[in-house]
Amino acid sequence: MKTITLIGAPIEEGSGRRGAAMGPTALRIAGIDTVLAELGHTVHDEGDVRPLPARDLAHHPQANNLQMVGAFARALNDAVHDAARKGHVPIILGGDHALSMGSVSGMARHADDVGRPLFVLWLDAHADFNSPTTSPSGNMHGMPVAFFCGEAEFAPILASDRPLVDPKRVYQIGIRSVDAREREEIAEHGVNVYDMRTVDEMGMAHIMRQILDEVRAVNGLLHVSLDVDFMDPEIAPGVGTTVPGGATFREAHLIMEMLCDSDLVSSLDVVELNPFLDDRGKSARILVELTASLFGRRILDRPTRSA
Ligand code: HAR
Ligand code: MN
Ligand code: MN
Ligand code: MN
Repeated sequence: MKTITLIGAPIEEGSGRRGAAMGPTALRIAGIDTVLAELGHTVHDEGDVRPLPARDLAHHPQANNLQMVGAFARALNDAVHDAARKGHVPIILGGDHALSMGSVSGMARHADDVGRPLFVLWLDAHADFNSPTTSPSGNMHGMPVAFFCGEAEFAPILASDRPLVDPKRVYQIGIRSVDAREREEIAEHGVNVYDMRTVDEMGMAHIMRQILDEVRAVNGLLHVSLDVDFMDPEIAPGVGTTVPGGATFREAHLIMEMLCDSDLVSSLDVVELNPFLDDRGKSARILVELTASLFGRRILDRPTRSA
């Protein structure tokens, strides 16, 4: 059994619209803490992080709300690092995806402390590999992967002593909306992208076995970042950037079960939930279901075969 720290990150300034700041509350109302406690884990809910003032960050015309994004990134970097150092599994309740600048930085520091490589599993419709110059929108929730992969452009605007994540240790699944410049960037940096076509052709189980084998082979830590729009909008409508053709509930569920069996997951982001756009809590409930599966809920007990 694990000790889990829930950390709310009510940020919506990284996205182009309001509502994601209500995400942590919706996930709590959907019972994320009780579901994990019922599985036998010890759960600490730290409440919501307080963004530290980031007045030193200058206004940037192509990085919207940089001060607030930077403030959350710094606060989460510390909160996530502290939780991991205590041996807890941090679960970050979002909030838009810009929060992963902080959560992944915090886990990268922890991985450095313990001398293990950090891997990131990015479940998303989007590659989130823009930088201020490549972004068509300036919205920073489209930039976290470029940030923690060390894209040089971030250094002067969001300086940090963060260790970076090797882009070759980043796996993205479910991708189906990539901007023109982003496409070049992910190829150049060597991010492992399993786009939707690949999911259809290879199947989720095969993809997951490949990824988990690579993480296990070098005793890595695995940070999972789950964006609501990874799933098809039919099953998870509560997100501002829906893209048709997403993962089914069964595919998402299978990922969670395989992650659970692997016991490699060190930390989790649950991001982009916009309760204002949701259909009677449907998306919040699915996220809680998936989190439960990742932490041990299963349909039947069965001997785990690693075929
Ligand atoms: N690629 C677009 C942009 O950068 C949209 C990014 C949307 N990102 C998220 N998170 N919703 O994945 O503006
Ligand atoms: Mn995203
Ligand atoms: Mn997305
Ligand atoms: Mn680049």
